[in-house]
Amino acid sequence: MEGQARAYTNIALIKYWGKKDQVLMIPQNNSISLTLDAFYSETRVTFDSHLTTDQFILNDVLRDEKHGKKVFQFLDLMRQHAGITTKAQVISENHVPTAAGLASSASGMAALAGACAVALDLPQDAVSLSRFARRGSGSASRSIYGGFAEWQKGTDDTNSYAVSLKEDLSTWPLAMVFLLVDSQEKKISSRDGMQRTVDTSVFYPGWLATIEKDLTDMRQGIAANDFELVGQTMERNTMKMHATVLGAVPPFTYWQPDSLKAMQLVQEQRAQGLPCYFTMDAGPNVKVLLQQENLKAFLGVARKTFPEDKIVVAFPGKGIQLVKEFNHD
Ligand code: FM0
Repeated sequence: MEGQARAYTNIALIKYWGKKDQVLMIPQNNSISLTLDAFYSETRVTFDSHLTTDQFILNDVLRDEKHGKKVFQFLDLMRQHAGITTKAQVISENHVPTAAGLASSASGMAALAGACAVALDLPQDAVSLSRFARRGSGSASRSIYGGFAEWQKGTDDTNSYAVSLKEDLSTWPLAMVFLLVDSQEKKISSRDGMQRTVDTSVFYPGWLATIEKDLTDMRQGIAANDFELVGQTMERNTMKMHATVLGAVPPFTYWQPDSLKAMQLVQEQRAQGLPCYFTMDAGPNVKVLLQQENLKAFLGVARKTFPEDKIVVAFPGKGIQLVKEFNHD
């Protein structure tokens, strides 16, 4: 009863922002993402009748009940699917470039879902894996696929999952540059931030009223390898998401002074003829989408403002990899 999986993180170009059902993790809107190669999670899970409690070891540190809560809840769910009560040991490693400070629930939960599916002999097709991963963390539903994926919101547990939009990007070389901004403030998690926004933000209806147009434009841009359309749509979507949190009660923002500096850098470069667009998630870091042919020029400018260790380059990544045979060295 062992399974192992590796999953890469993804960054949303059209954001998942708000849940309809917090238990089943049904989102308010579809989202579209790009899976990246630079950050990934490797997870091994062993269901063992000798264990008296679940154990979660992340990056060589044993996590307590509080820090392992999402993992333990996910194990309960997988046990339910398999009709067993056996406890498990989860050993996971997050591969994140040093100093990035990027937690990744997307890659982590996708890898855990894959490892559990193997260990418990549950269905391992992409749709099933995406449905399992979704219950761990919504964004994880998209990390089953490489390249571009769309999480179709659905209406219940069976029809809310991600599908591939474009896996092979060999004819469209893209890159994403992470400009890492130090956070001084206490972080409001994406889970808490989106719920507060759904419940209280006067701007949330505006988010929902315009999301279909963003999704349509993004799908069209991806289908046509249209960088401008993808970039423009991505940037306006992230700005709207960050506007909704300003309208929440109490209001908040994920931005830091250096986030604005990074956004300005991108807009200035664009004004000077270098095609690049930014997006931001529930944190202060700025992620810049580029065509690989412009990567060198962009990095040259970015290095004048941001120190080398705060710049991480990523390229489109692969879908989840499941490991069935163990090497017991
Ligand atoms: O990734 O409550 O998946 O679409 O990153 O675990 O379902 O951590 F910008 C925010 C991700 C949200 C957009 O939320 O929440 C995106 C965000 P959970 P997640």
